[in-house]
Parts: sequence; structure tokens; C-alpha cells
Amino acid sequence: MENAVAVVGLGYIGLPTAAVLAAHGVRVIGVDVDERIVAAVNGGKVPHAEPDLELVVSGAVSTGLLTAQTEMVHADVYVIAVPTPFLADKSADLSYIDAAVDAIAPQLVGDELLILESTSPPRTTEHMAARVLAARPDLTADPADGRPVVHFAHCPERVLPGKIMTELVSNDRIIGGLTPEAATRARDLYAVFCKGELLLTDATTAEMSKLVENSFRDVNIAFANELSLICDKLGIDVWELIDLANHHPRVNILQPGPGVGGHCIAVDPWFIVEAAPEQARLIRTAREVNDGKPAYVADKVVAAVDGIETPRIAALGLAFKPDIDDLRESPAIEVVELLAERLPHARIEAVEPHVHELPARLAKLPNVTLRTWDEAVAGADVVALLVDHTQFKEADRASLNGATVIDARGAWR
Ligand code: SAJ
Repeated sequence: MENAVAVVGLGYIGLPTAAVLAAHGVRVIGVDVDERIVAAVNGGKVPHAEPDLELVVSGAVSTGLLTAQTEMVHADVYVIAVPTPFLADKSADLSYIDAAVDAIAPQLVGDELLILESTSPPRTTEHMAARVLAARPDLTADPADGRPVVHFAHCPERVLPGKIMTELVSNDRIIGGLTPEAATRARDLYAVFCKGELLLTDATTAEMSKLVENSFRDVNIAFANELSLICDKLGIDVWELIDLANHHPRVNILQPGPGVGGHCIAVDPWFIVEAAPEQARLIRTAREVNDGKPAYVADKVVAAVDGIETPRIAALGLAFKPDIDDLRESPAIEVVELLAERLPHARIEAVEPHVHELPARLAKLPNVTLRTWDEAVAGADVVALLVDHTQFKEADRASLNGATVIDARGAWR
């Protein structure tokens, strides 16, 4: 298929990118190993909730410009948007990238562009190129070499879940080429739909830029989370303190919470720590501070039910942040898990209005159930607010009936 873009991985980033490209007149083939995702997309449906995504996907499918399949195809441009989780030792798991690259390599004939969008440790684009060229010694990445050239670039996604369809178009983008020509070619693709600035650099700087952006946020959230521990010790309301301090013209402290979740901010800083363990001291400590928050919140709940034989605990929210259904790496889930383990005789009633069933991690725990607000708060000894969903913020708190409230988000101050 000529003049086509193959988007490899139709997840949180790949599918919106494929749909937006197709909506701008580009022929896009989505490739995903999951048959259910492929079937959903071909039916104009989306496998996960994201505002406006289904509208754009169904429109693109109906014009015939977006199709999905499980087999790899030949394309002029490959956009690789597969997961890059971390392993138990916090090092990056590049197996999804490697699998995608291994499937692409036999398709290449020369002159293709491979763009890595997955958030990746420094030098992953170089790793990707080396892997392709090891499989295909008839090709090169060097335009002066004489053999057919394949171009490699890294263009990290920076969109905020919940606002992906607008941010894809409006955010500035960093485009790192393994060669200047690769960067220019990648820029031409993003220029089709991106109204933000397109900033060209080399691939490794682009990789680091993405990691640094999320680490910046992680370190700043860790500062707020550390303040919450200090304030508890000193008997100060941390949210009032932050409100006041933020009146300084050059101070902007973020909000403490039960920890940092999602697939990005809780993961990406580890890639920097892995690349420069001796130097990345603050970044590592920030991760540890944020990772320590779920246990700290669980401790507070355990202390609050001390002396109650069979306590009932309402755990409000399971998502990793407000007003979304995404439960990935959610600190709220970790809090509930810890409570279930530490309080085997307690009834833990989770309320998550954005999902219809408990995630597998919690469903297997005998003392955790999914309830409505009314069911959970009626008769609860402790109410733990773990996610500041609008619905909870606006709820009638008279129904809490004097239960002990542990507000990990400061939403009910
Ligand atoms: N959080 C706090 N306090 C705050 C802000 C956030 O505890 O003041 C928590 C949230 O509750 C959540 C976590 O941090 O658990 C992360 O939420 P988020 O809204 O800060 O970020 P994400 O993970 O949804 O998206 C981030 C964004 N990165 C930055 O803002 C630097 C997004 O632009 C990236 O594209 C995305 O990561 C990604 O895919 O890397």
C-alpha cells in the first residue's frame, strides 16, 4: 500500500493519532495484536473512553481512510505507539518495541520513515534502528552510504488523557531525527494535523525531553506530597498552607494526594534513573516519596478503625485521577489493596462511578466490593476520599452520618 501510514499499537495514543491523521486525509492502517481492538476500530468504535475519540474514529472509518488489522503491512511511514512499561527492577521493558520493529523490518524496501512515539529511555531510537538494520543488512540509515535508506525519528506524545483529541492538534511537538532528513520527514507528517510548533532536534534529546517533562511534574507533586507528611506532623492543614504560599508571585506548589498514578508520570522518571543512577538523586527520591503515599493513606485509615471489630470502610474513587475511567497504576487501587490485606475483617466498599466492575486486582479480594455512593456511605465507619471526582466533590456530605473522613485529595475542605 503506497502513501500510507501504519500506526502500530492502537492504544491510548496510537488510536487517536491514527484517527486524527485519517481525518486529515491520510490513508492510515492501524495494526494491533489485539483482535478485539481491531474489530472495534473497524466497526467505528473505541475500546476505551476518551472524549470525542469515537466521533473521529467512526468518521475516519466511514470514509475508508482508517482501517485496522492484526497483520503488519508495508507503509511509507510507521508510527510506533506501543507500551513501554517497566520491569520489576524499574528498568524499561522494550519488548513491545522490539516485537513491533521485528514485524516491520521484513516489510521495508527503502525510503520508509519509522517514527517511535512510545515514551522511551534515552537512545531507544538508536536501538530501534540498530535492530532493524541488523535484520536487514541490505538497508542503511546513513544517506551517504549508497544502499537504500530507512529513516528513524522519535516524536514523543505529550497529550493529557481526557483532553487527547484537542491536545493532539494544539500541543507543540518535539521531533528528534536520527538524521536531519529523518526529522524533516517526520515534521512533514505531523504538519498535516498539528497546529502547535514543530520543534526539531536529535532523537536522544527528544527522548529525554519527554522524560524530563514528566519527571518535572513528578518532582513537583513529590514536593506537595512531602509537605502533606510534614504538615500532618505539625498539625497544619496542608491545602490551606499551599493556597497561601501560592499567593507568592513566583511560587506554584501542586496538590498532594494519595500518590501519583497513570502510565506516564509514575513510570518515566525511572527511565532517567536507569540511565544515570548516580546523578538522578532528586528524581529517584521524588518517585520514592510519591510511591510512599498510598501506604501512608492506608495507615491513616487503619488507625481510624482501631478498636472497631468489623469496620466498614467506604473507599471513594479508584481511577488514577478525577473524572476519568482509567485505572492504570492508580494509587487509589493500591490503597484499597493495602486495606484489604491489613484489615481482613473489614468490609471495604469501593465507589467508582466510571466503571461497572472491580478491576481484576481488587475483584479477587474477598473483602472488597463495588458499591454506589449511597450503599457505601450508609453505615460506613470511615470514608476515605481517594479521587476527587466532580461527583464526589458535589455530593451531599450530610449522608456521611458522622463517619470519620480521610480526605486524601483535600476536596472536602
Ligand atoms: N497529581 C497529583 N497532584 C497534582 C497533579 C497530579 O497528585 O497536583 C496526580 C494525579 O492525581 C495523577 C498523577 O498525578 O495520579 C498524574 O496525573 P497528571 O494529570 O499530572 O498527568 P497524566 O499522567 O494524566 O499525563 C501526563 C502529562 N504530563 C505532564 O503534564 C508533564 C501529559 O501531558 C503526558 O502526555 C502524559 O503524562 C504522558 O502520556 O506521558
